Amino acid sequence: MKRILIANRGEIALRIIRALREYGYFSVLAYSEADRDSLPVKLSDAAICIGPASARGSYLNIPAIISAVEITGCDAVHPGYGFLAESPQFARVCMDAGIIFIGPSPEAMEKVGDKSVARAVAKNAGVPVVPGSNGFVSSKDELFKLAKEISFPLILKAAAGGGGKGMRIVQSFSELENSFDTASNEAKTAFGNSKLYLEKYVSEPRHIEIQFARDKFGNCVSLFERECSIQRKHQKLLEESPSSFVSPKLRKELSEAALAIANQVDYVGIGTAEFLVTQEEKFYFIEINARIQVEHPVTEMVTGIDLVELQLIIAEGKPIPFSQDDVKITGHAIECRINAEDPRNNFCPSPGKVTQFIPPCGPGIRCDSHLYSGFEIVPYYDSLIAKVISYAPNRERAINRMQRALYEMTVEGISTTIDFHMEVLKNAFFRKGDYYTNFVQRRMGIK
Ligand code: MV4
Repeated sequence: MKRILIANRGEIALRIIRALREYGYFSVLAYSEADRDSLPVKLSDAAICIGPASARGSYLNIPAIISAVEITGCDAVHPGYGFLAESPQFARVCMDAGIIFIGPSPEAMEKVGDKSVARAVAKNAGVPVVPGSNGFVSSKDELFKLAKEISFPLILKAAAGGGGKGMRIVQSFSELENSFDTASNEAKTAFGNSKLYLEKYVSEPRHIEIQFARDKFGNCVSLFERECSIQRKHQKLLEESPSSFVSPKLRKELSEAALAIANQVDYVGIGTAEFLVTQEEKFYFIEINARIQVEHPVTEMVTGIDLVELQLIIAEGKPIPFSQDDVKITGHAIECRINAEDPRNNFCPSPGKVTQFIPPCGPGIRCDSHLYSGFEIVPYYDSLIAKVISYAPNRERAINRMQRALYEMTVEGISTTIDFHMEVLKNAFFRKGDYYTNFVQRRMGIK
């Protein structure tokens, strides 16, 4: 690989451009008309417009992206996260055109992309899954039969979903049929696939994920956990590593479970296995994310491993250049996702011109952001504007360091979630590490 096209935008496009420059690759950014004045356009080696502002016409437009690869003479595509990152169709089109897709094979993505299939794969690999349906629920008869067996509360999930979209918690038989119909219609509209699967609902779990990597020789490593329980409406707000809840024994068990699933689907690339962990330290696999994730920097800080570099190494067909024994967690890292949203107005998006941007820096602070003073935040995409990552020898110092960084950070001209994060960091339950997926609702009094 020499020339790599980035089919993405914002902070992750910039993150990939930075890696490509450091590791000696030529970067080509594919951008939409709305992103013409963006920092990734300025900092890439070359840039090519692929279509209008609407994602359909640009960042999701497979023919336009393939044409851009061919026009610019690229040999590989990095999809970032979101958009086409987990599309087996896109990966297959790339493969057929002789373009390297920096991610897992279409076959592996197909298996883990259907969450009901991923459950079956995990079960086959001997990994605990939440009691539920085998594959998708094929009829109302089966739905009622399963509900009786598993007992309430239950959760219906879209097989093609993930990240919380198209989910329904069901408390009783009286709601069951209605919830099924609504959820399957929602799934059909959102994913073009109405299939649902059923699970026992686990109350107040922690949401813990394992970062793993596997190469084409079958070498695989766990880069350990990220704690992702601080979220609102399935949008993660803050992530950290290590989790104060995960013992060395649980870390080893979660890691072995993640690698067993990766082996089972012959996964080549980096990925994440998500688990629900109960207060009693029981864990259940829920899904695989077949991409570089937004929260990857916390793992990079505590392991010292560059995950984009690792993606490039694996995509080149080279072996992972270290072994499991070389992977050690040192210190503690926290990431705050800063959005252009108004927390006082139900986190409503707040696009507009950034009149002044002063990123936080100083010891132990990393800021991944595509903002600059004078930049216009457009309303067409995700509202993530910056990720602030603090790194320190222990959790308390990482929290204090994050407070210092957010105090320094200035974003003028729009509303942001900086002050909201300041409140989270002050919260006594958060500071004790005493939190679950209901933290924002329960401890911050937010819907
Ligand atoms: C669950 C669950 C409880 N039980 N599955 C949310 C994100 C997606 N990846 C999976 N999610 C969940 N799956 C079972 N069997 C709880 C969540 C969950 C959640 C569910 C409803 C409302 C808010 C939530 C916040 C975090 C996790």
